[in-house]
Amino acid sequence: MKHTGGASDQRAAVEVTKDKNGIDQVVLRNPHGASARVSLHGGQVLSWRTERGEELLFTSSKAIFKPPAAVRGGIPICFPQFGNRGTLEQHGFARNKIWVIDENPPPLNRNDSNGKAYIDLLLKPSEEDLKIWPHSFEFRLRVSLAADGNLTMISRIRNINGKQFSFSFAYHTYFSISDISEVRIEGLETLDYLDNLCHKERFTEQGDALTFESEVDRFYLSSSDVIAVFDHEKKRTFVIQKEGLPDVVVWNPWEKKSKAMVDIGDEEYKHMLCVDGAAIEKPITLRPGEEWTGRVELSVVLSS
Ligand code: TA6
Repeated sequence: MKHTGGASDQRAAVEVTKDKNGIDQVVLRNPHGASARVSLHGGQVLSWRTERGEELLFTSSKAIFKPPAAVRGGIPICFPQFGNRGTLEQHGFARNKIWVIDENPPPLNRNDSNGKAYIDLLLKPSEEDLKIWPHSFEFRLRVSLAADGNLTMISRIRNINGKQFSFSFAYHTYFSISDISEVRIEGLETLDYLDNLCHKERFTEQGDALTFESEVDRFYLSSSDVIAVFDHEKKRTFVIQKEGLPDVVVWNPWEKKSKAMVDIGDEEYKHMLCVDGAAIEKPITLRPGEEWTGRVELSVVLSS
């Protein structure tokens, strides 16, 4: 077992393997048997499992695991844009690039390492990339799995003394759910949102939990930093704790759009829900030398 990332608790483990396309994947294991799998294709978390081996993230049975396509599922990193404006591809290029393992990252604070299995990944623009998006950045991503099974992702994006630039960002998180009719989201009540199904028109959410009866594609704005996704059937709740990510994307393609997408099964919309920590409404602007940090911690708790 090659030990590459951090695992200050010796029983926590970090292992580098290869996928069927020969692309490195990093498996993080905690002492109780929980695990997470991160691909260097896109810096994308592809799996997050409980200590009982239960998969918590959705991956489509028709996902395409070959660059430059982004794998349909897990947690794609959307940078330097969320959405499809201008010359950049939909949701930016970061999720379609091959990242490298960062052997010598600038230190994070202790509680981001102690007792955790973690890996540090790095994305820097190639000469090609700079032609498309002419900004010199360094994007450092730490993915960690704690002894309690929580999954944390910390993105540090720095302007490497180029000219000022702005970006939008999302951890495009596909949660695995029992059935979309059994799920509700709490923490978005009374917020304004932009509705992608109505030309990004602005609406205000009502005062009760969000449930699902049809396609939803919304950016909730300036939310609190804790969002809960209740799965009544599985009697479990996903808790999203975020920092530096004021907005929340909520997306379910429903039946018609799923049938139109090649990399998702016609009925699979029933078993996935995207709830993304994001910074969209107010893009992040970095002056030369400045760094932004966006952090999300995912946990799952049993609920009645
Ligand atoms: O708001 C979420 C969204 O932008 C949807 O419109 C849908 O396009 C989804 O992201 C998935 O995007 P992708 O590029 O991964 O197919």
